[in-house]
Amino acid sequence: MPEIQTADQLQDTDSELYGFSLMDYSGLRALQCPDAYRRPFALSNNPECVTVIGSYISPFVRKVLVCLHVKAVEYEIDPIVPYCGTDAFTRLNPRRQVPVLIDRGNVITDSAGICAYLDGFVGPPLLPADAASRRRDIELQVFSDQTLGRLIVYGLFQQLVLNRYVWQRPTDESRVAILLEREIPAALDWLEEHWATANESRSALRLPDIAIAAMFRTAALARYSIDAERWPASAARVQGAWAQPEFSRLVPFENLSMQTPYPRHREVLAAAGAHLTSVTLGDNTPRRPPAP
Ligand SMILES: N[C@@H](CCC(=O)N[C@@H](CS)C(=O)NCC(=O)O)C(=O)O
Repeated sequence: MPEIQTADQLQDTDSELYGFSLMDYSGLRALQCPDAYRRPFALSNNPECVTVIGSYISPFVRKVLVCLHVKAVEYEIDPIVPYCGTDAFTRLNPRRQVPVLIDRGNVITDSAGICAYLDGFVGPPLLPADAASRRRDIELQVFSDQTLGRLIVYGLFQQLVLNRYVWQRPTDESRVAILLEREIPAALDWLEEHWATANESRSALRLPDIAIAAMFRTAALARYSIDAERWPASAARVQGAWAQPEFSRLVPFENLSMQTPYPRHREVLAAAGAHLTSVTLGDNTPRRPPAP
């Protein structure tokens, strides 16, 4: 079992750095007031195992899974889409979003909060130690979670995949055109300058690389790829991250999740070797669609 720092230790080292950010650090609040979040809860028969709730298709879930691979932490997964979460899922995370992480009865929501928690585990660091690099990497993660999340998850993927296949809603072609012609290129211009061409050598996967490459993998599942002539450094950096085993071992599960009708996800994923929880917090009934 990995060693983790206590909530107090994490709070001491991180509260100053996280205090300034615009981001929703509800997960970090879980560390600061652990009793409020400490509920007896288990989806797994193995109390030593960390549990992740959320589909392989989600970039936020992928970010957490890659971080678990980096830290070499064993986990079981309940690969639900959040829209099909049961009432028990709502009780666990009233925002009804994935990912959710459960570690020995402690429930943590929000991928940034979960990754901050996981960085307390032994293994390669996800964030650098020195304050300036750490702050920059946190800001890059914010950019990925918020800006890219809005454009790719709640933009492209929602229009091209979820609206068509989950909600049976028409694709808003004018919205897709604006995303492809203006908004995603503007985000890539920013990434090319602030992330991809940053002058430093990086041998290991760090949190911004994981978050950004995870996001563009979901874009790829909606058939979007970065134009390598226009944004060569970003395209190379995303490809480089995807080539790492921490990412590539997820590809069979992602492809199966895209190709298989949702009610059969658990069956085909288990057959492909995914370590699934023994119980699920999902059923097959989509409840509340995202805003159009
Ligand atoms: N800030 C959250 C965003 C998570 C998120 O938006 N997850 C999506 C799946 S990719 C979701 O659960 N959407 C359902 C909803 O918002 O109703 C995080 O980083 O975990």
